[in-house]
Amino acid sequence: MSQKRVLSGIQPTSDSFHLGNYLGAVKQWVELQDSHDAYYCIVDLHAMTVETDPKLMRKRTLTSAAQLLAFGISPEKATLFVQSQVPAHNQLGWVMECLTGFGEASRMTQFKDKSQKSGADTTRVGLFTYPMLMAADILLYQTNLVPVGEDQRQHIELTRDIAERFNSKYGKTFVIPEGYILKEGAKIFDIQDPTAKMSKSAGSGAGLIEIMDTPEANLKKIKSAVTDAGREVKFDAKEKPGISNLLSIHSALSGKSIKSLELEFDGKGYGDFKTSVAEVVVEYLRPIRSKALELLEDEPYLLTILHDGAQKASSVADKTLEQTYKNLGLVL
Ligand code: ATP
Ligand code: LTN
Repeated sequence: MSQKRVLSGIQPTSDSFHLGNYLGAVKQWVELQDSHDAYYCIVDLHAMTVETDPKLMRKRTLTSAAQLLAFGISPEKATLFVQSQVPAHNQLGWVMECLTGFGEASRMTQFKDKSQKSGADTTRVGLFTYPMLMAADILLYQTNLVPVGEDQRQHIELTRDIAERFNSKYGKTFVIPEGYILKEGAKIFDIQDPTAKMSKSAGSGAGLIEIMDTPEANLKKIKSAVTDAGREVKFDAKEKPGISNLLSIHSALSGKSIKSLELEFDGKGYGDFKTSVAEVVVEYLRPIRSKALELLEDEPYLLTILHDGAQKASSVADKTLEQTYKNLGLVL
């Protein structure tokens, strides 16, 4: 197959994905599956880097699969699988750890932020080695493109550095991947605190738009989103972070450009604009939530898709792992 390869991953760390996950990543996954050989992975091993409950882990992994399918990931077009079902991820992960400098890993800002928040005693070693496992996820599939949000840029840079280092030391083994990070939508902000990224693990929840939340709850949340001084609906990330965030969200979901939205709401107040954002978001998410709930009723179907996906993924990943081991001089 001459199509370029795409791979990305998402953590099953919550009962629902949020609008940032969708606009920053999953929307691009759906688009790219038509033109690329696509691999999408629910990264349960990454989710273990924070405290986990076995019942929740299982439920959230299945809910993640249901949401991805509801958003339009098609098992006929893309390979959808669970990371822990493909053991090569752990195996190459170790190799990646042995190629990464301690100082290099210590510079990862996501680790610094998250470990600072939880303190040294509760920070797991797995959180530190997380980017090396992510590098393995990507390199195992000879990936060309990695669609992610802005917060993953540094991890992709690290992956490229490790791959280049390996190739020059042990012979060409890995394709050097590139991030696919959009200009708009790559960073969606909390709608109560538009200076912070919308996040499953941070914030109060009032600023988080969740896919699996009821339409009524999301309508209410958006209508009470924080706005800025003044009354003009205008994109200005510095002076008007709240309105700019809502403009990005509206534009990404309605397909209207930010310029045309500014014109449409010229002379109208923030209230009218927020009502329009709320309607666009709620109507966009309504069928997706219903579809995901319907899929969750049929667990055997979800498991079959994931098992088939894991088999297909393994056949690609095992080849790369074998070549890596060979190039390292391991006895096979
Ligand atoms: P957490 O908030 O707990 O760190 P998360 O919400 O970032 O988790 P992940 O599974 O780590 O969820 O991310 C999945 C994808 O969503 C990644 O590609 C990430 O870059 C993207 N993403 C996450 N939050 C946002 C956001 N606020 N805006 C745009 N993209 C985002
Ligand atoms: N670290 C990513 C999730 C992730 C990922 C990947 C993304 C794990 N492995 C491989 C792209 C490719 C995050 O979103 N927090």
